[in-house]
Amino acid sequence: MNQTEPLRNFGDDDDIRTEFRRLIASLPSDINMQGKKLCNYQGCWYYYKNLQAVIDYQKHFKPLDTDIIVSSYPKSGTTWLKALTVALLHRPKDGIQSHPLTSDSPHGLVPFLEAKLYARSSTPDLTKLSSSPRLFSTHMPLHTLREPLKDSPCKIVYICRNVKDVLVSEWQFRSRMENKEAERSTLESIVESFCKGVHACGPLWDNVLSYWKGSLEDPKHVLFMRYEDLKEEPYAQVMRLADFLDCPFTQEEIHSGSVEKILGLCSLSNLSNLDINKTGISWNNLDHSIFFRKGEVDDWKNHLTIEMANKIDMVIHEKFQGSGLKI
Ligand code: PAP
Repeated sequence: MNQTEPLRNFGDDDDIRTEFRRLIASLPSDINMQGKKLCNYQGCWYYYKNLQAVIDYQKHFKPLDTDIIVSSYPKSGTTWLKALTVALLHRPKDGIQSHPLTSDSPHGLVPFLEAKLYARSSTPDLTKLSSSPRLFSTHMPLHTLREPLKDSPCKIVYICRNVKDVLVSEWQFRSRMENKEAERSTLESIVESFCKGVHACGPLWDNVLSYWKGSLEDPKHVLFMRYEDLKEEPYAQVMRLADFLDCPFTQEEIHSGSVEKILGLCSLSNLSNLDINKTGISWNNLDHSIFFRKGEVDDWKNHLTIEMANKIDMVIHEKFQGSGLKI
């Protein structure tokens, strides 16, 4: 780490404002495995531009009581949870032709606070959002997210996933993004970075634990979900999510198969086959299709060596022990 440089060379981050350059220069810094600069704010590592957006969010965001925020560590099931949230609030009727999920990707419908809204403007016009209630998403840890929320009763839903599957998913995602074969050396450095805790949005354990503790302390406003539970008992988990979001299923909906319809609409096979997700491109120039791959539990067994798995397990054991969380 280098904390001595007064003002750093910001390279690609030309649109960082002067006041932020000064702040960033005062924070711990490091470089990730692709040589991109990171700095640490409130215990979490950010690319400079995202940090500027995080701080703008903390300064300017005015919550509404009805806001819903979908939160996650990347590659933990964000896209799926966004789709389920949209589908719960806009219950699909018989035909889905006019459903919002057919006209935009889950990421378009539930925009990221720090990677999209506040990255484009320090004071984005949130009255232009199409959803009601407003839906947002984030990869920030809970303590950072909560700063401007104060006593707001808005709802925060978090999804976590088996760490080894998260790392493999990230590896595959990165390769697809760069349009090349997934290389072993990249997987090795992703595992290395995870163990060190120095990577964008990391350390992973701090992200997960912030929401785990928040959900125990304030279960009315913070819901903690797991990707594996959604796979194993999707019906019960969607009912749980609906109850938490104060939009429970009526008996009539249950009898008419509304839960199954939502699960079908949001299934990986259905979403990935919608035209909008097959051909669409996101605000940051990524193909929507890149967010859909296998969606399997324990895919890590096909890719990680025993040594890599053991190394990750040791870190997980150390970081999560005593928390009561089995991950
Ligand atoms: P993000 O945090 O960058 O938005 P995120 O959606 O969390 O990404 O992660 C993508 C993973 O979720 C992929 O997992 P895989 O690489 O192990 O396959 C993707 O396949 C999976 N995924 C996306 N949509 C769904 C879905 N509807 N159901 C189940 N899994 C899904």
